[in-house]
Amino acid sequence: MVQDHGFYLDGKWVDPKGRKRFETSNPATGETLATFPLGTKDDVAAAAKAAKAAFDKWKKTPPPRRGELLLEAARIFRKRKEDLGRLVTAEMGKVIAEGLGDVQEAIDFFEYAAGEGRRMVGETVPSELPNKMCLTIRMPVGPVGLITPWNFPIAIPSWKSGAALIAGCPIVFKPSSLTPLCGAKFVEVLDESGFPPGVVNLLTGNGSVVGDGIVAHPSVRAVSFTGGIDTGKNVYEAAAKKMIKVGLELGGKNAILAMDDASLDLLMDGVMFGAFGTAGQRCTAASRLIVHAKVYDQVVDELVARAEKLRVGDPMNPKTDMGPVASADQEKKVLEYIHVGVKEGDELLAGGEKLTGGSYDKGFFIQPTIFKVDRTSRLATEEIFGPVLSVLKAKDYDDAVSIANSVKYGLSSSIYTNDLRLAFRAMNDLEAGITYVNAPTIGAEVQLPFGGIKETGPTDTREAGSTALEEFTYWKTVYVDYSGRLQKAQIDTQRIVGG
Ligand code: TXE
Repeated sequence: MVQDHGFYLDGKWVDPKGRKRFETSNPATGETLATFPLGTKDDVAAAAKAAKAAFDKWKKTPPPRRGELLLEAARIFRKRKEDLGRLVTAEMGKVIAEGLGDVQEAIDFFEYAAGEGRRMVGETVPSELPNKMCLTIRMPVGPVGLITPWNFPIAIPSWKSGAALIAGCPIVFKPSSLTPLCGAKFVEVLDESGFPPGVVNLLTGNGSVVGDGIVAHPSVRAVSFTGGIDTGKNVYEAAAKKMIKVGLELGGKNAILAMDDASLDLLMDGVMFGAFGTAGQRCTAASRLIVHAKVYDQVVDELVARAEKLRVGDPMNPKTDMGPVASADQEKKVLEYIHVGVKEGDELLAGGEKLTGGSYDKGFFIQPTIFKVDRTSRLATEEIFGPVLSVLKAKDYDDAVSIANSVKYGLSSSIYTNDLRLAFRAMNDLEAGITYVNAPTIGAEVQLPFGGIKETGPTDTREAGSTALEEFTYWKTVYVDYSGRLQKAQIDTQRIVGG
């Protein structure tokens, strides 16, 4: 049954009158799942007002108390894991094991962030003057905007909101218009966890109205954005105009380096999962495989054999390896890239077609696709965000690294080798925020920083891990002088030996 949803504002679900509505649907079956209102600038103002009003009290709530609410949310996510996981699969199209993984990431991160409420460490640093203490403390920036994509519709909102909420920042959250139902069910959990009114707010609608409006609103003091590079540039520019903090995660063109001593089976398992997991729609997806010339032919043969065995179909079926891509637009974009590859003379090794017939006709299914590409071709350099793997030949390790580093992105990277020296060199040489050794480019864990360099992450912020709070806090340096007299740093320079 189609559900009609509203916004979540100031602690209540509201159904705004007179707004146009949009639908969200299942990319495997075409079934409409729910409708949502298209937010307006007035709705953004209402959400920002609620968040601003809630800020003072939330900021003064001791972080361990905030953490208790996050733990409660983690408990509810755990209880609803099965239902939410199925919803992720229904609305976004990833296979059910990955849908459940999306929810597990929220459980993991809320538990991790709750602990941050009792840590949130600063520094205590010696003073150059006697009877004086120097320390740093984290301060929340204020209400924040969270703008998320569709590919991890529970996990990415959890990273952003978990960090913002424990830091003391009320949130205005806008999910992608492809996955608003996941966004609403995510907020239902926060609502039931007992966050005070105004601390959590949800708006749905167009990026150009609601997303843009959130970034531009004067009460919003930081924005955390994950999405495409063009949108990210707009967000970066708008945030700069307001001089506010912004965290950006804008995708990748991630490479796996396969050295001539790599364990072939391990490599193949990793490449299949890295390239075709989530139908290639992960910002960390392995979209390039750079192979040492000595094993290139063997690797290519094995790849094709493996890709042809992948089962594409109903993502709810646990036996399916790859579901549909997330939308008609995604399908169009991926098929266009396949066309570009063929037109530019890249050699198609496997797949390359939309799947049709029977239940395939209801959804957006594309074959796992592999091309041999030239290092300057578009398929070798542009983010495709679909089940398309580009294979490149490298003369040796140095050549492989130089190909890997030649793109504008810098999110994830990987090397398969049994040579310890090469593994350690790669950790230093690969220009990326993440490097895996003998594992594919995907598989981030929440207790470690996540993010990229170059055009993936120009603000150099890192979500998750010990760095998660950076996006939402600023450092306050505190000097406490208990000498009882005026002491002057850099001026009172007499040496004091002893007490
Ligand atoms: O992303 P958008 P889309 C890439 C991937 C994909 C492409 C487009 O290549 O094919 O981006 O996907 C909101 N101001 N990635 O269209 O448009 C929008 O409503 C503020 C990589 O989904 O960037 C949504 O909530 N916000 C990526 C969010 O931004 C705006 C994951 C992302 O939408 C806005 C997803 C505006 N002017 C896609 N316009 C990754 N890094 O993993 C839109 N939005």
